[in-house]
Amino acid sequence: MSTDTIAAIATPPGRGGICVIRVSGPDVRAIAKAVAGFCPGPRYATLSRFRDASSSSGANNIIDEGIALYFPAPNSFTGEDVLELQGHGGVVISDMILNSVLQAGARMARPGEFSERAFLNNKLDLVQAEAVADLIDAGSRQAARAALRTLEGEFSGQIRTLLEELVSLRTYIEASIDFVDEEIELLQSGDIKAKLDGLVATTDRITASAGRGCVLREGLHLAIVGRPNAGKSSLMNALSGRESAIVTDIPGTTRDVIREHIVIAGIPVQVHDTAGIREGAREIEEEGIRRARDILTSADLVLWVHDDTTDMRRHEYEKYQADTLIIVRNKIDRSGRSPGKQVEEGLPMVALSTQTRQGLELLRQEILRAARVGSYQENDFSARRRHLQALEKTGTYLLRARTKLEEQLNTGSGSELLAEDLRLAQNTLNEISGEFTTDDLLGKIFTGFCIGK
Ligand SMILES: Nc1nc2c(ncn2[C@@H]2O[C@H](COP(=O)(O)OP(=O)(O)OP(=O)(O)O)[C@@H](O)[C@H]2O)c(=O)[nH]1
Ligand SMILES: [Mg+2]
Repeated sequence: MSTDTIAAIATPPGRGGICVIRVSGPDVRAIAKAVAGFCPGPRYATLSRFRDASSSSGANNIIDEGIALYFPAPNSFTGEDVLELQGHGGVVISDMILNSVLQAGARMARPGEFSERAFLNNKLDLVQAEAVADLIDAGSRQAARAALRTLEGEFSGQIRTLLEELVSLRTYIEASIDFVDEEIELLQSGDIKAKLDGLVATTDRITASAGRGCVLREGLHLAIVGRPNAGKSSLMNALSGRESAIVTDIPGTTRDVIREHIVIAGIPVQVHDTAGIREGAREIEEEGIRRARDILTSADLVLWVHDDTTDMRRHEYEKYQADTLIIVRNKIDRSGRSPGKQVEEGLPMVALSTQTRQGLELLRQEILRAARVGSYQENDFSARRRHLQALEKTGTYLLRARTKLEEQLNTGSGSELLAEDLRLAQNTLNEISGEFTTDDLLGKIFTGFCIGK
């Protein structure tokens, strides 16, 4: 339990119907008395007058009138005594109430400190605490639903089941090491191979789901590149349904990177329209081209837009990674090609017209396929890149354990190395839920939260 009491404004800054000041820690009851005049009964919304705790003069130290709520430990979000003061929403009023709470003995909370305390008091595991922040930041309805599912324990539950199976297998193998004579028989009789295969398959399934969860949360970065005048800006406008980029028949219209946020089948996509790439461009255009190349290095997926009435030159696009590149043959209303999707020299190609919109839906499907996210599934949960990395690492250890087991059954070598890989897999999985974490990691995670959360 913490020894100090923290406070923050939990509502967003600006004007609003109400503001909420949240206080958590051992001094909550005393602070309630100093600010609201009394400590309300547990979980009763109680009308009270909030005072300026720094001033001692009677009636004229009233700041606001509002609702005070008291949640005694351990039945609160943080697991500590919590006080919530709901005042009138306004920048000045909320600051004054917060100041009064600070005068009465609390200190300003750091970003994410309420959630961090909830984690430290076992109210949430790390995955769930992160889901709180993801729910707040959700960029699409599906992302919000996925974050809620994680918060409710869907992801943690799957990790826990995987851990239990892993631990029971590990215990069996470690025990067999002590019986040198029967070791091989023990390993064979325990059907270790089948169990290990099962663990690998489950890890793969959770990893795939977490991959989708990661894309749902972070969104997909899609870069549109190509020669000047190919119709890149027209394509971005067609995908987003907004005329956000200027379209003209003058080559070199787009000089800077233009970003649009769109949603395809529930997946948030950040689209970057860029300056047409060509040799011998003038200075401003040159800078635009440099920025276009920068975007290319961080994009998950690249669309190479080509004017289908002109010749296609392979060397222009082949330098971009093949598995993240889609060729778009645009302006088929002029070239006479039919809309369609096919593989051309090993690369996915979609023929479309941004003007008539023929073929546009095919491109949307291709984007989802190429990004390997498929469409959003009803039971998907939100996940973060660190979860995905830990799951991938777990998968690698398990596969390595699988190879060691094979070797061992063939050559009769000891099981120590096999046991060691399982131990590493277990530690890596534990990092996800926070049972095995360093303070560094915790610091990094919680400082990404907003204040008051
Ligand atoms: N017929 C036809 N014209 C198109 C199509 N798509 C774009 N255009 C035209 O092609 C010209 C260039 O379009 P933009 O979208 O500005 O091309 P861009 O690739 O962004 O060009 P830069 O920004 O200069 O690199 C405009 O005159 C568009 O109207 C299409 O599908 N069919
Ligand atoms: Mg353009």
